[in-house]
This record gives sequence, C-alpha cells and structure tokens, in this order.
Amino acid sequence: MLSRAKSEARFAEALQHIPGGVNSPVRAFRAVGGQPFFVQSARGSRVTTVDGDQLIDYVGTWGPAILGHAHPKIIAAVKAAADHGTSFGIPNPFEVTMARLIKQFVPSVAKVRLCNSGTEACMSAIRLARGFTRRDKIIKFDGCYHGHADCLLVKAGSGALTFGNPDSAGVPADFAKHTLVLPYNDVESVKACFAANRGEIAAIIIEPVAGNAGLYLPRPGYLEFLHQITAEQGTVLIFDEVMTGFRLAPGGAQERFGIRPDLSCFGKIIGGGLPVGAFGGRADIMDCLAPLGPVYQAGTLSGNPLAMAAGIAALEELRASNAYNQLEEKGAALESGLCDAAKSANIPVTFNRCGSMFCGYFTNDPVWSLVDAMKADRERFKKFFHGMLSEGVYLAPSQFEAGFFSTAHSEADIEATVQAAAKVMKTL
Ligand code: KE4
Repeated sequence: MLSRAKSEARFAEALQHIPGGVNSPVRAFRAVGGQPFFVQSARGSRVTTVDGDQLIDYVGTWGPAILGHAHPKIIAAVKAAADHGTSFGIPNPFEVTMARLIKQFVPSVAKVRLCNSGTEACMSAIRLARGFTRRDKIIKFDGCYHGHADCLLVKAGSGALTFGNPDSAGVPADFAKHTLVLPYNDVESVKACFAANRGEIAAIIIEPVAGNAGLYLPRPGYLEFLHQITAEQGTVLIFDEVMTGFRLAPGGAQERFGIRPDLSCFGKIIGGGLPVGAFGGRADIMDCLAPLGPVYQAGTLSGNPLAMAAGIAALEELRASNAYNQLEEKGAALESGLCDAAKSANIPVTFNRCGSMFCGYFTNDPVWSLVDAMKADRERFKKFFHGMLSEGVYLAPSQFEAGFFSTAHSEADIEATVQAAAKVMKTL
C-alpha cells in the first residue's frame, strides 16, 4: 500500500492556494477518485513520492520523459546553460540549433517558430492557417485535444456540419461557431462537411494518433484521405504532434504513416521536460508570421535557452541511441504481458498501442473513435488504477488518457508491471 500522510498534508495546503489543488486538472485524480500523491523526485523510469514510495511511472510527465526522468545529459545541459543566464529576450544560439534539429527530424518542416506550450503551438497554427487562407472555419475531431485555446474547447453543435458549441464555460458561442467537430476515422462526415462549407474551411487539425481519449489509431487510408481532400480544397492540414512528435518515430506520426502535413505542432519532448512548444511546416505559410507577414504571434520566453538546451540534449540523445527500436521492443513486451494478464483473469481488455504510447480499454470491442472509447468500463478502470498504484505502478489517472514509457523502463520494470497487472486483474 502507498503511504499517504505527507501527500495528504501537501494536498490539503495546495487546496488552500490553488484551484482544486492542482495546476492542471487531470492531476487531481477526479477521473479515478482519491487524491493525487506528491512527487519529491524522479529518475529514470521511476518517481519517488514525498512519502518515500517509488513508483514505476507510465505517465512520464505526459510525454516529455521519453528518455526517462532526469537523464544525465539533459540535466548537464540545463546546468551548463543556466550558468550563462536563464532568459535573454534576444536571439540566442540554442534556438537556431533547435530549429535546425526539428527540420532534420521532420522533413515537412521548412520553417519553425518556437513557443512555450502545446496550447500556444496549436492556437498559433490555427491563426496562421486562417491568415494564410483568409478563411474562418476549422475542423477538429471528437476526442482530440489541442490545448485550451478558446476556438479548440468546442464540441459538436446540433448542426455538427455547420456549428460548434463551447465545451467550457467562458468560451463565447461566437468563438466556437467556426469550429466544426467531426467523428474521428469517419471519411463521409469530412466529405459532407466540405460540401456544406465550400471554400470556407481554413484548416483541419488532427492528432494523427489520438492520445487524449485513451489511444486510438487512424484507420488505414484515413490520413491519406485527409491529405488529399485538404490539398483539393485549399485547406491547411495541421498535424498536432505535441505528444506523437519525436516519440512514435524520429519524425513522429507523420514519418510512421508517411504523410506530409502542411503544418505540424510540437511540444513536450523538444523541451526535455521544460516548458516548450513549436509549430512549423511549409515556408509559404510560415512566412505569413510577423515580423515577415500579417499574422501576429509572440512570446517572451519563446526559444528560452534552458528549454532549448534541454530539448537539444534530448533530441541528440534520441538520434544517437537506438531509442526507437528499444521502445518498440519494450512496447511489444508490455503489450503481450498485459494482454496475457487480462486473458488469464478473463477480463475483456482492448489494448491499443503505437510505439511507446498505449491504452488498455476495459471493453471487448475495438476502439477507433471516442464513441468506441466511451463504451469502456470506467468503474473497472478506476479499480485497476488504484490496484496498480498499490502495487507500485503509476498509470495515467484516467481511462481517457494515453500511457507512455521510456528507454529507461527496464525489462525488470515491465515484468514487475505485468506481474502486478496479473494480480490486480484477478480482483476486478
Ligand atoms: P500543453 O499546452 O499542455 O503543453 O499542450 C496541449 C496539448 C496539445 N496537443 C496535444 C495532442 C496534447 O496532448 C496536449 C496536452 N496533453 C495533455 C495530456 N493529455 C497534457 C496534460 C495536462 O493537460 O495536464
């Protein structure tokens, strides 16, 4: 069992100062019940709580920790950079190195702008696509999350093909109405939407592998279809690779699936755990950005030397090591172990995985969309989550989040995880 006293005391104080006691809602454990533990430190595949418990971590700070926590080369890079100052607000060599590295990893990126979060990257890419096309409407997909910009906190309206409705308080209907929300993996709805909005759609933004409703993949041919119809319609195709970028392959999902989007959004891994975002792609679109063009976008800490130093160290280590083959091998071992555990406990689980991202849904049916994901047994997931936590394994605290593992996850970690799952599954 996890000892909790110090975490509970910390959380009680946090609740006095911070809404919900957290600086990002998913950390509050609302989807699984109970209170979050507090982390004292993290190294490799593990986090250590303020109560001294060590947990095998399958969240990896939601994606950045692909090399494990506190990788020595990242820590050394940040320490060395910090000795020369923490922020300049004037161009620094690191940001050019980072831009060059992103272009080397992702061939569809001819130019790139750095910013400070995935939200900023997606918000800016949308504004850029609207400025470039001089159109207002955008298409997003059910279950995909692109950060918390007003125009992206939108759910399908009654006229799904014509209007979006706000998906959060504080978002005016006027800010949501230009966002059209369609089902993922559904070709016909995209065709109908373009027919109902001829010449009006600035962009499609999509997670090429959807990692914000658990994890589901594009059906064969789906991304190719989106690439073709956007090219025909003069619409900008934006891949939100904030999570998948530099994770599913050196060039992200677009490398894995062989698609060149017009723009891509990045974050997480390129900051080595420090605040970061980036968006890039076709030069004719990117050159519409201020100070060259009329689309304004800015950021005090964009290209920050510490975040750049950390991200450069991460990308260089990913390129120098055999990281992606290692992650595929580890993923296959984890997947087969967890599926065997479910089978021997006679528990229906659909296990979706792409590289080092995964989600086990407690359902018998395949999961290709949000509607499918909603069929999963969330009560069973809650029990599984807390059972695994008691066994020293920290999974994403929601059935509707993806799990991540790193090059630092050892065979022993994966074996311990599988053993824990076999034990906990029997109690569900
Ligand atoms: P940030 O603004 O949180 O850096 O990035 C937003 C974002 C954009 N696009 C995708 C595909 C994302 O997954 C995210 C953020 N991911 C969530 C995890 N589901 C971050 C966790 C959180 O909100 O605390």
